Amino acid sequence: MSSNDTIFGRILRGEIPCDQVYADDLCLAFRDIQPQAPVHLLVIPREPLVSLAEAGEEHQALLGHLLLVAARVARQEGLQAWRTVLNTGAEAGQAVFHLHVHVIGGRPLDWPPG
Ligand code: DGP
Repeated sequence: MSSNDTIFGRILRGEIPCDQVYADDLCLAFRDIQPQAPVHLLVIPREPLVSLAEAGEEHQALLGHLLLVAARVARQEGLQAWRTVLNTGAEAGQAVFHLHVHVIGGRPLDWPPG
């Protein structure tokens, strides 16, 4: 299954704009359009991967890279504490079926999440 046809695919292809905070050969990071906190970023792979459920051994390095970039952009935003979230599947809150790491911070965050 491909995730080329999602809104994030369109952002990656430059068809719609985003507020970009970081980019490299493997991924792109930008501000979430519906922020849930003062800082809310999304880190997405350029590769059209639907979710963590579709990831395999071949994605091991990519997934590690996405987490390191998540920490990098969190620090870049001046955060000392933040939450990284990967919603996997509609029932878990995934609305865009192109894997993305949420980076959320800038306010106290409750646990457990809803
Ligand atoms: P999720 O529910 O985990 O699939 O998160 C999808 C997030 O994507 C949600 O927080 C809103 C955000 N989002 C949806 N469409 C756009 C868009 O066009 N631009 C940006 N920057 N974010 C978007």
